[in-house]
Amino acid sequence: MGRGKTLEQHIAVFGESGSGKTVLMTSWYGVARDIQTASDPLYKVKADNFDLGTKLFQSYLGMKEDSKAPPADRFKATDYSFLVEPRQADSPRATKNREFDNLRLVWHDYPGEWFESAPHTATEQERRIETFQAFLTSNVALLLIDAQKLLANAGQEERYLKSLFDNFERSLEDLEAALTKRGKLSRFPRVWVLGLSKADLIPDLDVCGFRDMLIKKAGREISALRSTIGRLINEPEALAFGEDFVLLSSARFTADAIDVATRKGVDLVLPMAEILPLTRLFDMLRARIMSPEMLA
Ligand SMILES: Nc1nc2c(ncn2[C@@H]2O[C@H](COP(=O)(O)OP(=O)(O)O)[C@@H](O)[C@H]2O)c(=O)[nH]1
Ligand SMILES: [Mg+2]
Repeated sequence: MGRGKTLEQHIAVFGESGSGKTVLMTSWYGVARDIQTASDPLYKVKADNFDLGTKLFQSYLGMKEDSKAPPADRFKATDYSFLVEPRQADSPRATKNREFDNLRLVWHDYPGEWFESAPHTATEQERRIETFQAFLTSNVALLLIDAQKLLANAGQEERYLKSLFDNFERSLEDLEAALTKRGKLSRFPRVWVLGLSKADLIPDLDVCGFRDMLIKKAGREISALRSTIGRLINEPEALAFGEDFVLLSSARFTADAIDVATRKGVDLVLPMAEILPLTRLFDMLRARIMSPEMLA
């Protein structure tokens, strides 16, 4: 256990199977653990479940030392919880003024195949609903768009993008009645970041180019998905879907090597989970304070 007060933040990572979710978490955790034995980093990370932490670190070492990607079915769990302990501040006053001493980051890893197929049995449907409910208590959601699939559809990226957003919308619609059985949801990720996974495969695409491609080629599907999500929740005006974008590369993958030292965006996961929900809340409160009704 860490010392003092702990802020718990949840991040839900959505993406089709093969889109890079497991490798992203492995890279995030592995590098954080790796450097903390060698240096004095800004923060230290520990998996709450010791066995899971060991397996994750083994997977990371497999990538780093043997250039082996983590096997697809290695981790059956969907929730991974980590304690993030920042380095002690130099001045006791800074420590005293901190609202929180530690952060617990919980990753919810959405089983990718749920995007692609409907549940086969009532039990499976039930499990999906339960898992989804846990997902939807997250503070931030990250929806992965796979650079490899964009490349495979070069020139016709809309084919992949439309089907990705449509499938996701459909899986939400399938669960809509069950999710809102007891009324619209109040706890829900307010910030949905669209992330380009495997960004190393398209080195010339910057984050503005990525955003523009999404809006140009799948703007309609993104709006439809935003409305569907809006129907599930209270205060849909506080939803930011598709307003934040990030490029992610968990390592550089070449034909015969995986270079974990060359990454992009992975270090943004923590601040994304920690800061974005707060800035969104701040914007919402500010908009309320400035609204005509409040000023009248
Ligand atoms: N080029 C590149 N390939 C990646 C990256 N992350 C994952 N991959 C590839 O995508 C495969 C599937 O990734 P994985 O994380 O298992 O996908 P998941 O099903 O979403 O968990 C890996 O085995 C790698 O070959 C990345 O950052 N860059
Ligand atoms: Mg996976």
